[in-house]
Amino acid sequence: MSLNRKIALVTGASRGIGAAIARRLSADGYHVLVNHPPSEGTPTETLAAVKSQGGVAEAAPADVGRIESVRAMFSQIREKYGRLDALVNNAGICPFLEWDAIAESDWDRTHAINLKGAFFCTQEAARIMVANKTPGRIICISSISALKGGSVQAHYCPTKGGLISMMAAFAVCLGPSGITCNSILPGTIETPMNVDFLATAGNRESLEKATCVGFLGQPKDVAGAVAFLCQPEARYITGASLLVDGGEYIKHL
Ligand code: NAD
Ligand code: RM4
Repeated sequence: MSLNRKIALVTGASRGIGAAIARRLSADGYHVLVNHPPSEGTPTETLAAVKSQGGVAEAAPADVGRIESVRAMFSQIREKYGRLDALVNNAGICPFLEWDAIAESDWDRTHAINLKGAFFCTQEAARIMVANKTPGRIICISSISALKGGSVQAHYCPTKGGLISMMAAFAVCLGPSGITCNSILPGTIETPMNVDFLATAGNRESLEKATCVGFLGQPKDVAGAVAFLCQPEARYITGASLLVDGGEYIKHL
């Protein structure tokens, strides 16, 4: 236990972008709570990676798509640590589906995890931060897909757009308490989420070509942006949307 360290909760941190954020925040001195869905079991890889770099991390099981599960995780955080300094709403799913194959259950589950879960984690985290007068940091991992359409993402894109407007609203609500609320919009980052999609003929090449830099991002590229927003120097950045996309959004010719 390291109660003198700042505490950061990263949702969906068993792999991919969340795991990189957990490692990076631990390198910056945070005691990191590694959220994962209980159905997946302990996130041993992330915990071992943090430990191997001399950091401190603990598992924080909860299905963020279920409010009672989110509330149970936050009561544990209150009881065990009594503080929270940073929340990164990273957990997300993107089942690639054609528009006419999207069932109500696909829409509901995608919104429950990506957007509703982020809302209730933010509400719970903000309650702890406000009560403790912590100059906290709340960050949502949105996506370039909030701004651009995806042919197999008609149910997913609106969840990412929702995160941006939700962070803007919370920035207004929580600014007077010294808490900043921002969105990060990754472009294409190589993770288990898109491994099959990128392996499909032509997809990788066309996505690489769509960037200014000519290559796809890695989870550490997003983690670096999160770490920056968590610095005390970032206290005047709130309600912002930061693209981490190799210039894909602005590229024209
Ligand atoms: P990933 O599939 O590798 O990881 C997703 C993580 O979310 C996993 O750790 C998983 O366990 C967790 N998760 C899923 N359902 C959960 C639940 N109900 N409760 C708690 N955790 C849950 O995907 P990734 O690419 O690392 O994605 C992380 C975030 O980044 C997502 O929100 C995704 O939408 C966003 N994003 C990814 C990309 C990309 O190109 N990979 C681009 C833009 C945005
Ligand atoms: C993202 C974005 C990426 C895609 C992932 C799965 O939000 O659309 O291009 O790789 O979703």
